[in-house]
Amino acid sequence: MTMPAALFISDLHLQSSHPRTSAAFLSFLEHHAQYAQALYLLGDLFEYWAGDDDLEDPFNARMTAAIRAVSDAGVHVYWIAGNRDFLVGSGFAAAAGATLLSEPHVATIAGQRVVLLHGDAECTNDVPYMEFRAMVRQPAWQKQFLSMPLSQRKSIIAGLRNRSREHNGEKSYDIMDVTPDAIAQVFSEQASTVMIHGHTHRPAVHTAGDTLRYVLPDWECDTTPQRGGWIAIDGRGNITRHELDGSIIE
Ligand SMILES: [Mn+2]
Repeated sequence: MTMPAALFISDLHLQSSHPRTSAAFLSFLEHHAQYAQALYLLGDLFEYWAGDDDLEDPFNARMTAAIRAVSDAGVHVYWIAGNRDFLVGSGFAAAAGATLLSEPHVATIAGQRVVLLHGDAECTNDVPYMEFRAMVRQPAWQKQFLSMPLSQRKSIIAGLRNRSREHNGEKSYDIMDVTPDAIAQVFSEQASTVMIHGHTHRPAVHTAGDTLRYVLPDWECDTTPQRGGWIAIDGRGNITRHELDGSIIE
């Protein structure tokens, strides 16, 4: 196997109450990401992000420093926000040695145009979520939210997470997935035929026409069976999906 040109992960939902998942992430950075040319974090790396001033939290500081070590080793680290950690800003980027990207982002990797996104913006059948997203992605909303004390922001986020858990229990499985129309639109607007995204927690490769859409797994190592893994693109442009132990999914 040649040295990976890029590795992709998403939906680790890192939180101090899930220590095995955090350990799996640190192991991935040390044993895999460190040897890649680029690492793409495609959203929901953190279970939530209350603002860059929460970098003082020891858990957040430890995770961020581990990403920084990979960046310092010469790996280009890129970040696309998820629906849970969209409040990451320049403070985190500086601390992690990461470059924040807006989505959809088209990266040319090993000569191949690959469109990268988290995936929540393409769940267009989820109308209440799309309205919520439109609100919280506004700079004015974020500025006002971030002006609140950190403890207040954390309690608001905790309330939203509880409500979302209750709410999602009532939704059909279909409505929580991306819609084919939204995906087709991204492919056409970005003039690309390869896409990598996360968010849906339904790892797969989908073919439609001449397009290939790779969906990343979420990570959960604190329950059994453990879940996780990543996608790699090698120097020749071959795309592979990997289990947590690094083995290739055929
Ligand atoms: Mn998500």
